[in-house]
Amino acid sequence: MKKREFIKLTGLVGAGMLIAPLAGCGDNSPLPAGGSNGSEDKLPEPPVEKGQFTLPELGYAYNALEPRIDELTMTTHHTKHHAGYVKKLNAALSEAPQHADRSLESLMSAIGSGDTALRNNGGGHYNHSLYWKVIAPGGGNEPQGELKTAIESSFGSLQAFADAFQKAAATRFGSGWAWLSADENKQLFISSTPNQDNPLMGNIVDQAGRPVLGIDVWEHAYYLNYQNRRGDYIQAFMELINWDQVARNFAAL
Ligand code: MN3
Repeated sequence: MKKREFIKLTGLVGAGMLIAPLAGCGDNSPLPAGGSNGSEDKLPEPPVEKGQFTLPELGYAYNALEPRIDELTMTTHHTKHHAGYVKKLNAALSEAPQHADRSLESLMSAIGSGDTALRNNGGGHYNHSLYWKVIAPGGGNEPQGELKTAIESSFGSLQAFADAFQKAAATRFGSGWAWLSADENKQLFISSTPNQDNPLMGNIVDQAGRPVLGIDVWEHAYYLNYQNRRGDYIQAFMELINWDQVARNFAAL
């Protein structure tokens, strides 16, 4: 089974556990505790309603990024924060039938600044789904090929990119994200957004684009391990970047 299919299938299992309490069927099963279990359980196929979004699997264990990102932070971030965005996004969509058939990317580009629940929770779901994929155990490789050429074209060098990206993350006031995105000409640029906004929200952000890399600088992403030392977390994140995935994100644009 391809990895993508595996993630999709296990994501559906997670969705059933999220949706079940909403549907009032009395199943209060807790979320799965680990990133690698549950897939072989003989759970019945949960009904997935149209427009319902699901919590994706991490693709690695909650402790796999230690010591750079600790297990409790990853567990809480995924099973509480991200799961909460998914649940609230689905609830908001049930009140917005005009958006029911959209993909997540289409939803991001369609909403306006006044669509508060869709903006915060749709953004929260999109942003975290990207975040889990662009970091990985080991990390530490460097951009290659087309992506490397594009980074050097836009920023001059890999180091200049890294400096600018880390600065955008470090100087985002309060909660938010920093991004590496491509514009409509596939030129790369760096930006940062508050809260759960992202560059796909063309009706909201100053500079619209399609993200290929994003770093969460909300305190919940690092405070248990790093307290106020956001810069140390950002450095650790840089060392975990899965550049092969970022290159795939770029190639797919
Ligand atoms: Mn977060």
